[in-house]
Amino acid sequence: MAIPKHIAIIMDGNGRWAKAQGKKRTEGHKEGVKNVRSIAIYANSLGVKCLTLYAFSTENWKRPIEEVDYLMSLPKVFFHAYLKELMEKNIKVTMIGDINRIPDEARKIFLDAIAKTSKNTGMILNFALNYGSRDEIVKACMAFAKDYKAGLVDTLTEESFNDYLMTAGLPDIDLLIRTSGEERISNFLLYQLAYSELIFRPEAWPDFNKQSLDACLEEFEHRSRRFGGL
Ligand code: V0D
Repeated sequence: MAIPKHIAIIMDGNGRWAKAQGKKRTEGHKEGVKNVRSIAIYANSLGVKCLTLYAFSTENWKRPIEEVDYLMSLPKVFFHAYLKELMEKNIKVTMIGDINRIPDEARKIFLDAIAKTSKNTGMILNFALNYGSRDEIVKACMAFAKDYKAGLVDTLTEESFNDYLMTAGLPDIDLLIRTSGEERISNFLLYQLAYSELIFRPEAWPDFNKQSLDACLEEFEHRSRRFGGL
């Protein structure tokens, strides 16, 4: 089986999952957190090098205040429950996104998990938090302009532009998965997804299980075989 080096997932459909079960949206998010653990552990066991998870977009701030507050409590819930296991499995936590606009407590929790796992050499579990791709590209352009003006660089290439993005140093994304039936990229990793396979799955994120990931990997293998055979 051809295992993608870098998989990115848009974890959509927690609210819809909850509604379908007659539960509150927050219960969908709670279930979504458990699934982050399960899919991360499974991806690591398969030999995936990097898993990027889109947990919160800049647009999510427009949700009702109670829901945003609940979302902000999830890093604590997640790392309190699973940081020990992530350490045991040698998983390294990183993040991309505008960390400055994240509430203090959530930021502290993430920075602590990032610091504690920084020496781990297994899979990179990369959280996209308060991330927007256009924002990232504009910031990269500004950073380049600064370096150019300072005389540190005199040219820009597709390759060197990568170094200005928040994903600098991570392998190229081989596979993007979006759950819950929507077939859009929604301002996620626009530059990085140029050559990625895109797979849209019908199930809501809490229902996306190991079998779902297996099905995606099988589809990925079919597509890369076809591509390789040309
Ligand atoms: C669980 C997606 C937002 C499904 C939605 C890892 C997975 C809900 C955040 C978040 C999670 C919290 C603080 C912050 C930025 C983003 C989040 C986790 C899980 C824990 F500053 N959603 N979300 N964090 N899920």
